[in-house]
Amino acid sequence: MTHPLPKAAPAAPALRRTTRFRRLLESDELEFLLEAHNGLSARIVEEAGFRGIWAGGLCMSAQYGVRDSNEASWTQVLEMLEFMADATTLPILLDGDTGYGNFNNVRRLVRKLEQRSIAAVCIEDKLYPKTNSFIDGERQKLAEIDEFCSRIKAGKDAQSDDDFCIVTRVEAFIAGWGLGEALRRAEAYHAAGADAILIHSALTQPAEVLAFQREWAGRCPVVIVPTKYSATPTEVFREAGFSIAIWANHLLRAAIPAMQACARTLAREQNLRSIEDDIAPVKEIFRLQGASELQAAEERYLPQREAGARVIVLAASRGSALGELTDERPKTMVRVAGQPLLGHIVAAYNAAGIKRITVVRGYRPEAVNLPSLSYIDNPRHEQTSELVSLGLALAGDPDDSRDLYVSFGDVIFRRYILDSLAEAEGDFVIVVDTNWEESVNRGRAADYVRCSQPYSRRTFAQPVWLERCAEELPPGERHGEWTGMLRVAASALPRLRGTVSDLGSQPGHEQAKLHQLLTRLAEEGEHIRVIYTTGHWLDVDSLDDVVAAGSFA
Ligand code: SPV
Ligand code: MG
Repeated sequence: MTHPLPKAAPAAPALRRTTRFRRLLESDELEFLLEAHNGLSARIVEEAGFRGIWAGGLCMSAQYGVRDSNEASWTQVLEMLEFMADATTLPILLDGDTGYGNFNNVRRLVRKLEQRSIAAVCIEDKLYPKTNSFIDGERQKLAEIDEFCSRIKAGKDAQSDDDFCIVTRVEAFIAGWGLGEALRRAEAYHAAGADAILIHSALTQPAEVLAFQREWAGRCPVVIVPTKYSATPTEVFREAGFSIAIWANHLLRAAIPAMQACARTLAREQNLRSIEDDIAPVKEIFRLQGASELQAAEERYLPQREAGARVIVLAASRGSALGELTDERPKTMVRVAGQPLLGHIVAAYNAAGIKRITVVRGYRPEAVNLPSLSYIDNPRHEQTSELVSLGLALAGDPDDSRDLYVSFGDVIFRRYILDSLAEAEGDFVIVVDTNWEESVNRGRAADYVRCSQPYSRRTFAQPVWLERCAEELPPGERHGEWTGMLRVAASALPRLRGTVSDLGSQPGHEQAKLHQLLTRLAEEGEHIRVIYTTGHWLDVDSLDDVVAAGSFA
């Protein structure tokens, strides 16, 4: 649709639509208008290369589902015209029926049309309410010539743009009068100020309009609507010197059989496959609506949101310590409090607005099947460990434009832990539990950390950095236990990739774990920010943990 971009280079000032329409009318060539009945069809007319639009009463009333007998009010017509004018740059000639009343209605109509960028109006010499010329044409009553001329004069006096055109439609042939009456009327309308005559005929041959055109002898431009004499070669109109031929109803008539066939097929077949190949893709609707312009505008006007982070969940291992609970599924799919551990993890990220989650599967991959996640498989999960899985996930998604969160498929956590990870500044941020003794007391493996300073009230104000992370760390050096939660800023992802691949090329790398990666990053001089917490997360390693997870979740 017409969406001028403010930053576009200034184009040569376009001629007004009124001026362009007047030029079509007055050009020596035969010009064409095609019917449109709403914004979408107007857009289609313009894209096809037409230089003007006929906003026809028949098709506009039909698209409202009413008859061409002034059943739609003139303001309803006006409202649709506004959409059409917005949807195109083309001049629009409104089929204004009789002008919807007397001279007074016509002058108000003209003012309203100018306000809505409509280039011209055609009024016909019948009485309000009119009906379509092809329905009992002979019974239609014509207006008194003087009275109709008053409509023309009032309309011309009302226009403020000199190029606004009033086309007057002579219905003498339709109503069964002859050439003499047609000419008498045309002459009077021309004298009253009409810019052009539309001579209408319901015959299947162009005899009437050609006879008129000969006698009229170019006193002003003549417009025709060859709906009934459709077999006539266009060359005949061109040679006769008509100004404009209006294809008055053909887009609507093209759409009707297409819609009927689609509706019947769907009613019969009850499936979409039967029609999908025959209809426009949804993206064609978006294109015609100008959706891409809105997207560009959003980028220009809306505050830029962060690209949205992504998550890698490492969930390849079976977790055989859980016994038969993992016969059929890996630990991450063991259910606690109504859903698998993975479901709790996904819910926490989703609640923080993070939707793009990749899960690395290994054991029983088919059982890891929650919707709306991406999956990467580590087929060598029995011989390999966390670093290999992370490497596979990184290799599977080269997008380094968003922050990355790394989680373990068996670690569940309260939402606020994620928030504190998200809020902390730094290229690398980890969450560390100060209560490391608990894991010692329960005799389980843990990733202990040594930091730049132990937790104290001062760490609230001063950043704390990771120095070392290991399962074997002398108790005197332990400041906490890593929860397994890591955030890497988008800008640091290339460095993370580099270190992962360096470590991955060293002997024994297949068994390497993420605590080794963290230590290596720290040794390389990366600042790994530590956020201290106490509790509110759970690493599910044993059957006891499964029970505990039930009340935790
Ligand atoms: C229209 O398209 O509404 C017209 C032309 O007025 S006709 O239907 O031929 O009368
Ligand atoms: Mg009409």
